[in-house]
Amino acid sequence: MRSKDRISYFYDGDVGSVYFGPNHPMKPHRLCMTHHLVLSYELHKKMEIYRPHKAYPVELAQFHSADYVEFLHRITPDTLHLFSHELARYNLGEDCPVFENLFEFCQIYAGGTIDAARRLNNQLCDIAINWAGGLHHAKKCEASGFCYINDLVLGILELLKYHARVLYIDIDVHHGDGVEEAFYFTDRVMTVSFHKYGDKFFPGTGDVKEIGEREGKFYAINVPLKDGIDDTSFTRLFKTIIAKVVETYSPGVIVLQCGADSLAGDRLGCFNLSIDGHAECVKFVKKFNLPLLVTGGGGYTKENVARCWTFETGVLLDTELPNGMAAPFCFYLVCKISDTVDFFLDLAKKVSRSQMLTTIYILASVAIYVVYLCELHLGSINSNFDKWRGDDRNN
Ligand code: V1D
Ligand code: CA
Repeated sequence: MRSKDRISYFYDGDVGSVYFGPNHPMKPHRLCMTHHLVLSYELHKKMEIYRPHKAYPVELAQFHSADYVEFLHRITPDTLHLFSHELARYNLGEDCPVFENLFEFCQIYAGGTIDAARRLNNQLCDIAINWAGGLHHAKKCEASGFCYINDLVLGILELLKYHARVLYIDIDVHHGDGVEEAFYFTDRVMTVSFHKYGDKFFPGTGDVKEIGEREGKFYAINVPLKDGIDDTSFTRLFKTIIAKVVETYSPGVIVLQCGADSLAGDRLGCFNLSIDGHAECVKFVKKFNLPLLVTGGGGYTKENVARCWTFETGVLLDTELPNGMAAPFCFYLVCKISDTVDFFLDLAKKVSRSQMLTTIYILASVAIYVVYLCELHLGSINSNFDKWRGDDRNN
């Protein structure tokens, strides 16, 4: 078993409390749910937990343009109407809305990935985990696909200070276009993305023919896939490709983006992977025993995201968690409370006060009726129980 300080885990409770807006599929509360589940399984006892620093604007500008970083810093939901030209220029809008505390959110998730890379560089750990990171679509001068700051690019730039070659692997259902684009012309970073391709699926890039250019030619690998790929096909492809890549490229460190939207039943994804299949990829990468930086990414069915990333935390800690992840009751309670909060937040933005009151009235009536039915049911259980105890005593 590894000693506790070989795995660093980054988490800041504030990251889960931002809200992208009504009907937006990205729910940062999934990060809070993941952390709760990690604590419930007592995995925190087997690793070092850190609160990441909030990345400074100058750190974000190591990849992003200074004007874009400055704009993200300045813009708020109240000043939106003054900046329609800049909003279009930086691609802020439906996919990437401006919400309360947006910049702080970016600073936290980017700070986590930068800190993770620094601890690996200084050999203070073997594996570093930041489930809040993995926002692989963000570009130098613009937001894209729910991603504002590309923490992966910033983390890789940090790793390049100490390592000659970095391998980036991406199992999110979407193409890791932002990371690929940032390192498309260099052989010092090899990017490998597995993703759904075709039928106008976002972001539309990631053809097998995209292989890198100039020095970077052959250092970008794309594995375009169709809907419905299952554990057997995915893990066979993954293992064959990654084994060959590690053997020939011989990286000094690996960055693994574990987007959980490749799981079956995801609200945006279309693959058919189980948590076991997804985690099999993590297990396989860990076996190379190279310094490893693991991040989150997409994932839009919150309970599955939390289960998946908790299970994978277990894999990285060599701790087997129960198959199917029968979560503690309080986890379901947290999920339900979170859904209810989301529901009311969504509703509050869309309906009038009178519609809201009607809805609350209907919900309250349903709740009272459910309690009434439960009491009836419990009453019959209790009387049967008393009868059974009485029968038992008579025997
Ligand atoms: F369904 C929605 C409701 C509200 C707002 C956005 C969406 C939505 C769903 N899918 N947006 C998308 C994708 N955008 C488009 C746009 C149509 N335009 C021309 C583009 O299809 C974006 C999907 C982003 C996926 C992000 C990710 O999972 O890869 C991720 N990885 O790390 C963090 C997020
Ligand atoms: Ca991918």
